[in-house]
Amino acid sequence: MLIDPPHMLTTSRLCQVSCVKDIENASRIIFPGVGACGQATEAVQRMGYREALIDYLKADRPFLGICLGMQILFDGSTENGGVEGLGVVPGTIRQFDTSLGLPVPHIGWNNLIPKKESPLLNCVGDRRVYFVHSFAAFPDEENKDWVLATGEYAGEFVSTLQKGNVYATQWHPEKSGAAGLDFIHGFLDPEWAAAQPRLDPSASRASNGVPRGLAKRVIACLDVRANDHGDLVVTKGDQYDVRESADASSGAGSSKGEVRNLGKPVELAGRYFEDGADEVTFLNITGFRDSPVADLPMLEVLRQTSRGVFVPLTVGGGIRSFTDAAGVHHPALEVAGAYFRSGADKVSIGGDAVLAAEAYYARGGVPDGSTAIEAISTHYGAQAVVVSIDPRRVYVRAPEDTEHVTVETATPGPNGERYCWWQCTVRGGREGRDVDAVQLARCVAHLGAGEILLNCIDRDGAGSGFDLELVKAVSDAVTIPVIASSGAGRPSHFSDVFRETGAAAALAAGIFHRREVAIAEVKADMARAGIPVRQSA
Ligand code: 1PR
Repeated sequence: MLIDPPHMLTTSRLCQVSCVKDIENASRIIFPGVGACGQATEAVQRMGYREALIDYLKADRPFLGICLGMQILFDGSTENGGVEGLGVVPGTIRQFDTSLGLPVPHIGWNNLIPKKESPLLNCVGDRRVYFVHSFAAFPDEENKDWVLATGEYAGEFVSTLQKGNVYATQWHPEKSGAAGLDFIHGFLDPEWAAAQPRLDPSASRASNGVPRGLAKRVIACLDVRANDHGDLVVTKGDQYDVRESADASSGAGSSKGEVRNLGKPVELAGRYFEDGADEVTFLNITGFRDSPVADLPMLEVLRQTSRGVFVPLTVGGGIRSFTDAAGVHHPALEVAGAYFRSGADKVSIGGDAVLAAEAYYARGGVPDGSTAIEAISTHYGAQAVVVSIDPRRVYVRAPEDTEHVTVETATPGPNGERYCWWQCTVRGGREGRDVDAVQLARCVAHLGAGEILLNCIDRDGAGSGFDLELVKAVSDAVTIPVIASSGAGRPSHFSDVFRETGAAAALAAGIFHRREVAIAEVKADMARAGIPVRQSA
């Protein structure tokens, strides 16, 4: 990306680099990147940009690398079997150590730990910023001239680089709310940055009793579908039933009423961004029926939302390979690519993951490279692939009564059964399959998913709290982050799920749509409970 003149992003002449001359003529370059390092270095090489970029950087011209745009500056990375970087910053990018028990990828809002004074760090102040990565650079003697700030996750890693006019961030300024926008503003307008109040490093360590470090995330979810009049609406079900009960007095003669309409997707997403949601998720809940690439309304929803919402966006529903009416085959990678280009940061795979898990276990637990999860994860990185699970509780008298992973439950079944397991479903909960939630989670983590969105049909819309037994069983079984979903009814339900399980994030829909609970109330409750939480935008 090339910007001229250096000014606010919105008012700048901003063009995409399309040839080496663009790099030579740029007055500023922003190199954003997300995905797998091998793909990025291969693309830079193939397009002939490598030498021009090295010359640009060595001439100390203004540059901002983001995520992969930072990693590519190093000597190399161990990702994708080992790739060579631009060799501008000493060191090798390595994966976080998964044996330390923290979920990898490192996803979410974390603090910067300043190592030097910098006007650009002053622009961020003490606000948390958004990270999403499995690989990182680590500070050492060789690269210490470059390290402007580190972060803390299973030890210290490099979060921000700066030397002269060259800046780079492992975090995503474009997804870090107001803090990130201020950082970009400062990069584009150094005079404005210089006028920002100095960050006092000791003040930045004061936490008022709320732990620093990676915050537990609060996610707003919008279930989207067309209503009976063809309008795309945010809806919300009770145990996945999104229709109002039939109005007997209408004499309609139907057992089902209208699809519940709780608002417009882009408007609601904007409201949740302003209210402090850490992420926004769209689920196209009829995606299993329709042809996803032809689903232009969802692509447009993402395009419009990403213009004004500067936190990560996930989209789910219909992420799978399919053959269109003209007989043309569209691989899942193409479907996902259309969503990423429209502004999604992650795609969420539902039914297709269950079918992939069945085939995986039938092969004896061996990946064969054929699944959407593997294709998207290899191309865009594990952090871009969420698997959404729609499980339903099944009670049994004893663990021997089933081959599935059971837990002893505190809420016995209708006939006093003391054990249960969670059956995965497809087609919006309509069809149960012979895979349980723990099996599915283990399988998709092995195939390369970066995160699990763990719904619960029994709790959906109930407001009685998350199914803590389910969330604990799944988050204990995998090392990738788990998002607890379904059942939030009051702020303390979020604190409960973070205190009692390994969930990295918690998602809610109904209570936010109906304005019964504000996101700020949820976060205030978490802060009171001593749970790390991002409170300032
Ligand atoms: O199978 O890849 O096409 O994906 C379909 C996606 O649509 C899946 O992620 C699946 O969870 C979702 N989905 C399908 N049908 C429904 C439905 O409601 N009829 N929604 C549905 C799932 C669950 C959550 C909900 C939480 C929180 N909804 O998204 O937002 O339960 O609700 P609450 O806080 O009000 O309790 P594919």
